[in-house]
Amino acid sequence: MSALGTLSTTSTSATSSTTPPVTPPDTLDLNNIQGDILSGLPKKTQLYIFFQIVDVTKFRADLARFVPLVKTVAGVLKDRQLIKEHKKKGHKTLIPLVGVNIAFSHLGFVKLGIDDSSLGPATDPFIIGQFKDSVQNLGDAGTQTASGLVPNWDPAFVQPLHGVILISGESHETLQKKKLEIECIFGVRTIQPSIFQVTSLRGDVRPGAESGHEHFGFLDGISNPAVIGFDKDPNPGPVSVNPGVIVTGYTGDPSQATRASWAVDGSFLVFRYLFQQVPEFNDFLRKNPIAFQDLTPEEGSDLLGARLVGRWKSGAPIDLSPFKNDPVLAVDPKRNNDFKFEGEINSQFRCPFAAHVRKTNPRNDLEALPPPVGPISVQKNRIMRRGVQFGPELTKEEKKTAKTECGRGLLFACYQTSITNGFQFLQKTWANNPKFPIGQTQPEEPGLDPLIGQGVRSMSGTDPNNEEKVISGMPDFIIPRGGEYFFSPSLKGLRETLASPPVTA
Ligand code: N7H
Repeated sequence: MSALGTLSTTSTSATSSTTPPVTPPDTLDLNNIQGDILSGLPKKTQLYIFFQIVDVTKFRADLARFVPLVKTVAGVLKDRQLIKEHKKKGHKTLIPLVGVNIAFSHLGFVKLGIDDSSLGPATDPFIIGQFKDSVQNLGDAGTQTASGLVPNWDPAFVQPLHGVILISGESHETLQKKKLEIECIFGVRTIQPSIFQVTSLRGDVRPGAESGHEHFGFLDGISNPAVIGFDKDPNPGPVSVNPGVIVTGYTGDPSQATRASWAVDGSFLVFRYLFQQVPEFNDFLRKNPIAFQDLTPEEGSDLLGARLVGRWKSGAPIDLSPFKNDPVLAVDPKRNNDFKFEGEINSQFRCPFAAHVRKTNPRNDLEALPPPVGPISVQKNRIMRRGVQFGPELTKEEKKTAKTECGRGLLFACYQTSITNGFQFLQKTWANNPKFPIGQTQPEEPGLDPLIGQGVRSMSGTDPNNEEKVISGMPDFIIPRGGEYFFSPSLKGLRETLASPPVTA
């Protein structure tokens, strides 16, 4: 029961009798919200350019010229329509399309002299920054130094970052062209630049049949929250969230009443540089096949993988298809997210409690809890994920030795209006907490999220023959190597508060 002690017990649930009366949805200003937040910039490839502001006055003037490049949600919707029409005409080629967004860290606002107190109190993760939060709350491994515990991160992310520019597109050429244009705006490589590029990272959708699959091989990007007032016809699945869970200033934003006007129509962007130990993950599955019914060892390894994630590599949820992959279910958007771990509150026969998708979206595990503890809505804890893979495919050598030689992983990104309720909560209170989700009567602890959990890595429930059996000493499959918390302002905020007004003659 202790894990639930950290959760609010007062929120309402879609499944509870306390569901509030229906009110008309907020009208979202799609021309004012940056495109990645609600609709995801279309991408085959994406650049993240992390920068420091070195000349504030020039930066503010340069930003005024940069803002017209920023793609809004309305802009992305147009692009998606173009892609649809292009495909409908039978074209196999990709249309050259580019999407640019920008976001700032707390240090960036400080550097610009902008009061960002309406984004959060001094204790908010956004204000503290991810460097400190990583060892204090996220569980990232660190090293004790004279100045305290510091995370074992890539040196680029140990430096202060003021902001990040995102460029998405269909090809490296398109990205490179846009990058050069942006570098010219900010005077990069001139004698008077306004920004210094600390580092830039490129992510790429994986090739061929692996497109859409992350490096362990699982289809990703299936379950993101449907947003009331934006997603008009959501697919069956978890209840839609209030717009203010993702976009500041709307119903559901916990700080709706106190946001400064420039901070409305924005969202917090959490970026994490996550390395994946793919050969080691594959080796672990190979060496620990689940002996169940008449499965071959290879099928037993696939089942173990599916039980660590909560979905088969195809994307089919194991809650609906527990012991056999179902490729038809996997690609059916009307069914592949329509499950709740219903009837399994005390059981991990079909899906382990610690499986990645159950840890990060426990659905009915909390919503169906009886009073006085439940029901607990997970609405306020949903995040909008926008990641992209980085690094090469496995080499022959890596397959042979089962040892990672080349860095690869996920440029993890997600949006929310509260990092405390969103990303940080998922990582700290759910993924890293061996007792979560609990509140049931089963004797075994769920253990850590086997993918992203940081700490003593063990979990129960991988073996449907013996749900109490614990796998311990699991190797690290995902290693955090950097990141930062950013805020992605509205177009109006960028134009009127961050940029300097255009000089009139
Ligand atoms: Fe996860 N993976 O490939 O195994 N994730 N994730 N994630 N994740 C999901 O439903 C993965 C990470 C969430 O609503 C799927 O779209 C990898 C972090 C949430 O059912 C797969 C990494 C956090 C969901 C993966 C990684 C989350 C989710 C299933 C890092 C937050 C939706 C596909 C390298 C702290 C849950 C899908 C729901 C799904 C993988 C990171 C959160 C396959 C490889 C850091 C909320």
